[in-house]
Amino acid sequence: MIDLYYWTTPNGHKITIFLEETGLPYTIKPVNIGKGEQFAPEFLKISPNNRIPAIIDNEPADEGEPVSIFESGAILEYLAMKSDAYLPSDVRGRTEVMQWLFWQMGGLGPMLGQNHHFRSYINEKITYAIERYTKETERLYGVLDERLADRAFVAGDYSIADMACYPWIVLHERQGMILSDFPHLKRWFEVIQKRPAVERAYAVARQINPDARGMTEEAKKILFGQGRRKA
Ligand SMILES: N[C@@H](CCC(=O)N[C@@H](CS)C(=O)NCC(=O)O)C(=O)O
Repeated sequence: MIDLYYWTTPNGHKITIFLEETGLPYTIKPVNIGKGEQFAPEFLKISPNNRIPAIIDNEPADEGEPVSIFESGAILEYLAMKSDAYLPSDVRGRTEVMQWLFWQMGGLGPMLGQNHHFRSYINEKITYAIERYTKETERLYGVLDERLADRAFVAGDYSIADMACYPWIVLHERQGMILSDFPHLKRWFEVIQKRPAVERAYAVARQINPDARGMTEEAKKILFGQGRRKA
């Protein structure tokens, strides 16, 4: 029912986690971003920002034409509404989840992405950039740790806000973080890590991209310094 345009990155894992949690049937359409498959004209029609993940829902609720969506936060919200799961329907519960989902989309994801870039992906070591994004990662981890001090999950019950944050915390070592410095976050992380659906989502990733190791020089050339796309 759902076509998932996917690669094995944190933003991709968010959606496989949701789909595995709910059991919504889906077909993976791999988009190998290290090989430049995100620039295929057919993919750009559904994901104009040339980034994964994106989905096509072939059986939308209104029974009309298929619906396509890009941006992982928008996809999570759409799928949660479609399946009436992992997003409360009451105004307060829903607002709480959406705030933390936006926090992940606007802060945790982009800042940790820059952390990966400057700490691991480039050969040049730019001290200012490494320090800036490592500190910002530490700050954001602290925010999440405080949030989790008196609750089990980020916003109410386990929700799309947790699914959005978790794949970024998986890479804590690469980000220069020591999880035990954030005890509430560590407890939350270990609970989510053990969920069978989360294990299945990461098993899917290993199946799709069994050689995932460091980034190749070819991939770096494709991914970094893109500039404006040629028409
Ligand atoms: N805000 C977007 C970010 C998506 C994103 O950055 N995707 C990366 C992989 S995690 C990508 O597709 N990169 C391909 C490229 O930069 O060309 C979302 O959450 O969906």
